[in-house]
Amino acid sequence: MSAQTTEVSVLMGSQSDWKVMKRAISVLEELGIKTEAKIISAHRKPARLHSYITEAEEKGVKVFIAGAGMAAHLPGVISSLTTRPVLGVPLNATLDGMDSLLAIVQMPGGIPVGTLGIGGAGAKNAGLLAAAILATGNDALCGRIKAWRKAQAEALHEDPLED
Ligand code: RP5
Repeated sequence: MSAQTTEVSVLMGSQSDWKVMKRAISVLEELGIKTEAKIISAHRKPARLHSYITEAEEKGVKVFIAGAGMAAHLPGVISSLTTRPVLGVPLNATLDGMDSLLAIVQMPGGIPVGTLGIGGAGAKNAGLLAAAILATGNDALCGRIKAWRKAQAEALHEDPLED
């Protein structure tokens, strides 16, 4: 049996972003999607970012997720280097993450970034949205996403005193 292809790459600008961005990895792993994570700053390692995007495409990555705080150029720069979908997660490094949210969401027309919410919920939803993109034309993955949602609903008790 051939090794599973890495289909999603989760990038972040700093080690300080990992505690939030690992939520994207967790949900992708729960859905059986092979994912890799890299810390490659758009500002501090621009040449490495360029070479990595080429490497990732060659190895079969179909969706990029990028989390960044402050000026948060990482998702937009990635989108300038690939035609694959790029999902941006604004992180709260300063200004409650509003600086990052506005930087990521306000891409000029022509270079799109699908922008999620600030922080952990955004990272989790980026993982789920990447899975939904990959599930187009993949009935098995679609079934796993439906099962994941069913489990989520069943874990939500209507009685607030029930654990
Ligand atoms: C951004 O600056 C990173 O994505 C991070 O959110 C923020 C702060 O980075 P550090 O100073 O913690 O490395 O580039």
